[in-house]
Amino acid sequence: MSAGDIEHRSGRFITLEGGEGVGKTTNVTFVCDWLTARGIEVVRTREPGGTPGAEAIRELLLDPTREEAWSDDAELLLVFAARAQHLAERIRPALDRGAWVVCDRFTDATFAYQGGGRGVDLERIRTLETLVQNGLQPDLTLLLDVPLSVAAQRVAGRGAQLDRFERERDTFFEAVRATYRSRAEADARFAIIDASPSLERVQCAIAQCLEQRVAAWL
Ligand code: Z5A
Repeated sequence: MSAGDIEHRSGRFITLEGGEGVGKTTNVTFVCDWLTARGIEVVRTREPGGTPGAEAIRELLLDPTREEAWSDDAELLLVFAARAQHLAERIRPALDRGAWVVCDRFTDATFAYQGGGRGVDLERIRTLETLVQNGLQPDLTLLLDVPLSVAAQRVAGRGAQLDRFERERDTFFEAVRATYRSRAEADARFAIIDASPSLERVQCAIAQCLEQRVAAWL
């Protein structure tokens, strides 16, 4: 079931995905502005996070100063605990009243990072996905795809402290990118956007995609 298939609701659920530094945060703003300009009520949010409780879990997940590493299972459960709270408190209520939700990362990130990156069995992730989402899926997912070298330059250019995931090795990020790409190639819900060119050209491609995919929902 996609978010739009629930009869009493007209809100749509759009997610942006990709590795670190590909431009998700920048382009979430672009997508929100594009929708707002068309008179749509937009709720902008992110994962992990989106509510005070889920943001507290985000801190636990990303804090690079923690001495005790999370086990793979603990990390997976924390990600889905944050998601359950986010869905209950923010995403479902917004969709139910007809708002559109634009989210910086969602469960595709779990398949990419915990599944592809950490090597967690995908069936375990699917089981939690079913439990927590009860059939709810994004209507559209923009996968921003860039080679690792470009993403690394952008992260370095930002100059902020690296979080716990950003300290992983290149093989981890190669696996993340490969998992994202194979999921995107297998599911029409995705649009793959080449996010390597200038921001202007990337946003042109995103606008074109929104014209094609979203126009039918307006
Ligand atoms: N995680 C997980 O493991 N499992 C899960 O289920 C979920 C998440 C949901 C936090 O995510 C971490 O949580 C993430 C995976 C894990 N870890 N990592 N890595 P996050 O989304 O907060 O972290 P992030 O991916 O590192 O986001 P980011 O650092 O904010 O990057 P971004 O949003 O993709 O990029 P940006 O900030 O918009 O852009 C980066 C810089 O590049 C910035 O200076 C821009 O101005 C610049 N930029 C953007 N586009 C361009 C173009 N086209 N040309 C030139 N420069 C550009």
